[in-house]
Amino acid sequence: MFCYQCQETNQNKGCTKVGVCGKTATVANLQDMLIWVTKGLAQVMVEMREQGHNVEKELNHVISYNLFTTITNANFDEKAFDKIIIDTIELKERLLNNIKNKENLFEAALYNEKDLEKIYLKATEVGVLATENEDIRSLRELTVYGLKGLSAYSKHANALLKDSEEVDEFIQRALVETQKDLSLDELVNLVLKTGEYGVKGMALLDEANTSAYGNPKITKVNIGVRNNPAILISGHDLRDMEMLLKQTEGTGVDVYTHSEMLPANYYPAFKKYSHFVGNYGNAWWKQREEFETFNGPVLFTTNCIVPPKESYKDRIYTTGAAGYPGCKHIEGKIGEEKDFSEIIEHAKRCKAPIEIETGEIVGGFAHNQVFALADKIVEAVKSGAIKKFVVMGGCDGRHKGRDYYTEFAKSLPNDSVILTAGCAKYRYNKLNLGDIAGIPRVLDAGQCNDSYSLALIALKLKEVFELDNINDLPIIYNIAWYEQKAVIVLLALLSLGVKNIHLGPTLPAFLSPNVVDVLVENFGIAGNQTVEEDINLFFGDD
Ligand code: FSO
Ligand code: SF4
Repeated sequence: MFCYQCQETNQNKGCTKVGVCGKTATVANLQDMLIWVTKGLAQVMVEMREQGHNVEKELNHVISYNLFTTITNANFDEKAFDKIIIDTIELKERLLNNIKNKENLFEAALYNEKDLEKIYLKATEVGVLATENEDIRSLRELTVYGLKGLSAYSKHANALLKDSEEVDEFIQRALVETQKDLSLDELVNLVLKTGEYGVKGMALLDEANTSAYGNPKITKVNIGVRNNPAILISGHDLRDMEMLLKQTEGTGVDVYTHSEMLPANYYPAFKKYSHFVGNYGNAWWKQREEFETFNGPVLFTTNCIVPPKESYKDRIYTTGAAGYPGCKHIEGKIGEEKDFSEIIEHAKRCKAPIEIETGEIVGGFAHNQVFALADKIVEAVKSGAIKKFVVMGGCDGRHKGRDYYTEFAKSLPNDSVILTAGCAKYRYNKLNLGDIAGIPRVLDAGQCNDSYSLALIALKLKEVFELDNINDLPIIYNIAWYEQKAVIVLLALLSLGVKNIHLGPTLPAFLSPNVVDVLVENFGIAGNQTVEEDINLFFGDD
């Protein structure tokens, strides 16, 4: 195996024996294989369109689902990958019948093996290291990781019956491009194009979420517990959240959000459920302690799964692209009502959660809510009460070095406001950093995909202050990354022209030194230094 797609990759170089995330070498190889056959399927679909065939949206969903399953911490289930790979090869074979001229097709498109033993062998040849030149490899992988993130977001929108043919077509074309002999310049352009479509994908999901569940509102979220048995729901899929809330209503079972599902508390449509108690625990990596004390079943709708302890493994359920061997997977296609009754019955047999925290956290500052406060915010900027905004969104992770973000947040001058989204916020969202003229100093827009809101807020401020350039705003970007959704968020920001983004806690291992140079020269991307040095760098002149 060779995998370097996430921030926690071994020694910031690559996982080669087993994943730091817990992924086995077999699963890593199967994920490489799945990406490869999916690139083949994508090429068949691109060719079909070019030859005038209709490509149904269900086929687009296969591509985004396949990519999604390979995201860090989403799916650890070898058997699930065996099946997805075979299904993909069979589907591809059927579609190939539509194509008259097969001359342009790459090996991945023509590959039709169904024998698992042979597939396992092939899997060891088609991974990341199959591209020898490290710069080409770096840009190809940067593109593929961005596409994985984009696919995750687009799949969540699809679950709410929103599709963008444009985004899906791009994902497929880009997958084909990563198999061609492109020059470095062409690959850099592909990376930036991926960012452009990242914005479109996040806009699609924002539209899907807000049209289904309303615009997030300022909300105080309870982090304590009640005395009923309960289900904890993790991941990012709001449609699953809705189904779980409906099905648990009146059963005596409470529902709590975990990690990236916290923002579900901000949506008007979910506030009406009296058994929706609040949020339990912190960012994904603390789950091994927190699931123990939660006592009830946990439903993973997406990543981030940490390999569970035996003590609570029987309480873990997965659905959608998530999976873990030995844990029950709840099926359900787009548009279908999933059946969560087994989890609900399981919850009834469990004790109520043990309280690990008390109090409230405040969130719900997606674009609509922030625009509603625009006058107040503009006034605070004009009067000098707010001097700077600090975008600190992204992901959290287990590395000790991530204490940096807590210390950085604490060290910020009192006249600065943090804009955040994603699970990175757990490093500072319980610090009680106070408010400025009634505006909280941590404005949480929501999940990592709601970074889209942060971009809209920046564009709105640019308009209000009549600036020509988004980089003239008093906004600092100090972003934490972990997995591939953060990659699409980063590429999206670059495509919007945002410069001087600081990215930590370490720069991605998949960026070769030359690619880092390109990003530094053209976009001013930088890594982190110490908290003191960075505070000086950002605020030294103030
Ligand atoms: Fe976090 Fe995990 Fe949302 Fe990621 S829970 S790390 S970027 O999946 O997707 O922020
Ligand atoms: Fe290693 Fe991250 Fe890949 Fe897991 S996802 S194998 S931790 S690089």
